[in-house]
Amino acid sequence: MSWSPDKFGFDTRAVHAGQSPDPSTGAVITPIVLSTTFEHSSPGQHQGFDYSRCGNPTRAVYEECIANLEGARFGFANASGTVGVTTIMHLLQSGDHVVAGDDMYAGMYRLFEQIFKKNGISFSYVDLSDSKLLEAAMRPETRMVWIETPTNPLMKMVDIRELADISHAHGALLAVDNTFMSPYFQQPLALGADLVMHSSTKYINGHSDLIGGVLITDNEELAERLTFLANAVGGIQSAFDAYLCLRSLKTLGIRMRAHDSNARTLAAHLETHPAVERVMYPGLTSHPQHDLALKQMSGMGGMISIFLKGGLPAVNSMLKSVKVFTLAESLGGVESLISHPPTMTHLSLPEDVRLSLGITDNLVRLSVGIENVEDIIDDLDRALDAH
Ligand code: P1T
Repeated sequence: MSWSPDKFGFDTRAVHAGQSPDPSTGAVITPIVLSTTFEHSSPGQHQGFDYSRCGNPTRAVYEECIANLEGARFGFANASGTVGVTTIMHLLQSGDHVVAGDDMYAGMYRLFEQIFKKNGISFSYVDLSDSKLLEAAMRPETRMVWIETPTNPLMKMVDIRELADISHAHGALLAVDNTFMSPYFQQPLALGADLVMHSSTKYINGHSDLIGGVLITDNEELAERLTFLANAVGGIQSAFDAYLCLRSLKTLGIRMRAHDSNARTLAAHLETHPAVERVMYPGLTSHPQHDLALKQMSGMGGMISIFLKGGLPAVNSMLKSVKVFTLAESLGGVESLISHPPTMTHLSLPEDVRLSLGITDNLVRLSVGIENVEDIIDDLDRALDAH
């Protein structure tokens, strides 16, 4: 059965793509195949799987489903988002240059600066919310452009189509970290990107009970190289975690609609709150790139960043007072999380880099869950009034 995007809607494909009842038992739900290894009837002859690092039946079903949801044919499930990016960077070699967005999850900056720079790959960090700056940053040896959109934590966006055109004109690949939007709200491959990456730890799995990553492409040559790297680098996802992600995909659409609806209501409320200096949410008309959000995203997602009046003391008293929100790193789960990027997710950034980007001490990041929106709003109102 082909669950083609031309014929079936997102929610139908999220429930069914890649899946059919198990031929040996009739089980409707994809079994978790934990076997490390698979029988050969004679050397080299087997039923499609020989060793679970190279391929695993449960992982393969999940990879087909998530690729389908991004409108593509090839998916590669990783043990974490970080090892997914590590695998992508192994497409490059010493002497190559990467242009990356300046605002991104700090773990990627650490990976690029402290691991891949040592391997002879160079990186430029550019504010790509202005596409013209990409043109200026491209060098003859630029092989890849790496972006998050919206960015973590400042919620800046880049024009994927414009950046794809510029990257391709210079012979470089465009890779997009689509973690914040999920394929439900943003499909970078349809806008010209070559490769999509997710930290599936976040919205894809959505229940904050695993660490995972996934890479997706519709480019056959790239898929062949990623197949090699998945096996050679070995950063693959376990069958059990692939099963959890496959199960979670079934509710991705309804979860994203709930995150989006709650976040829109909360962002509008926070914008009127006297303790809040500024709200960064793509769905607000006050967001400097609201028009771009409307153009390339079909929803606004569940992530909000706010700058508080009253600096660090106000932040600390808010963070201590929340009850529905939990003070914790990560995002994209059904439960609301609150975090302080300067001292948590973005602590590994050098302070001068962090401050020059605008990640100031009064920044608070909200991952808005799917609880009742009245409870979410009351919780933050109480916490903001606490000092
Ligand atoms: O944690 P891991 O699955 O390895 O994914 C790393 C990663 C990649 N890309 C984005 C946009 C991310 O936000 C992350 C991880 N981020 C957090 C843990 C966080 O709280 O922001």
